[in-house]
Amino acid sequence: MKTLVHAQPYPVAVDAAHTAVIMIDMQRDFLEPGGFGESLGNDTRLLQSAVEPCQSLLTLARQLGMLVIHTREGHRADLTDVPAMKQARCKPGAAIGDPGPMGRILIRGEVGHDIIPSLKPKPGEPVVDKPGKGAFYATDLDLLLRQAKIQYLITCGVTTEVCVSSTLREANDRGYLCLVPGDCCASYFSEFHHAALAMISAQGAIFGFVTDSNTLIHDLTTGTPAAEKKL
Ligand code: TIU
Repeated sequence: MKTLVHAQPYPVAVDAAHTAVIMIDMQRDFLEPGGFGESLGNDTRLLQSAVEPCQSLLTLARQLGMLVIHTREGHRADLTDVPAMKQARCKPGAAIGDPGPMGRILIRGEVGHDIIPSLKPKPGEPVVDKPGKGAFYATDLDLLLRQAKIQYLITCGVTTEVCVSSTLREANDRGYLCLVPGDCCASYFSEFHHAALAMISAQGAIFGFVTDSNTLIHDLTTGTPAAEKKL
């Protein structure tokens, strides 16, 4: 059964039984000092606003039995999957693989690469390790979603204009209907956060629909059945 979720640019019908929540890169490397985000010159405190809304949404998604998938941006310890172009944009002494307070920066298995404790995946929830910004690039995410018969994605995480937007655009081209609770996303740049959200829902939902965690939780919990044509 589809439920009507209030969103921009207009309410959208969502079938919770075919919906996955994707938590994008809520890692220490981006949300805590001493990791990749800070090495790029950013203030990691600016991402904290997304944590509580993500916790609330995760709680509901788990109650409803929705598929929850977590992603992590990171690379192999031997750096063989790091494009020279990506490495060249890092600061000297704080490149991918360099030692930092949370272990080697943006390397799989290091402390900084892990998801923050307050959003730790539950046993059985898939964690997709990705070398790029988009979560479909060089991963098995699409296979996992298709196996689970997922048609709708609720995309959360950081940063709004980088990995969330890249993933959303990849998902949209693959035919998934995307819904973004804006307060479950965050950026190091407030203006980019707002612009990225505006771009998603512009032109009649060119990439997807934008809502907020309270509205989404309310509508999924108590929502009104939606007519098919609302999709
Ligand atoms: N720099 C920045 O805003 N983001 C990233 O490098 N990765 C993600 O967004 N996960």
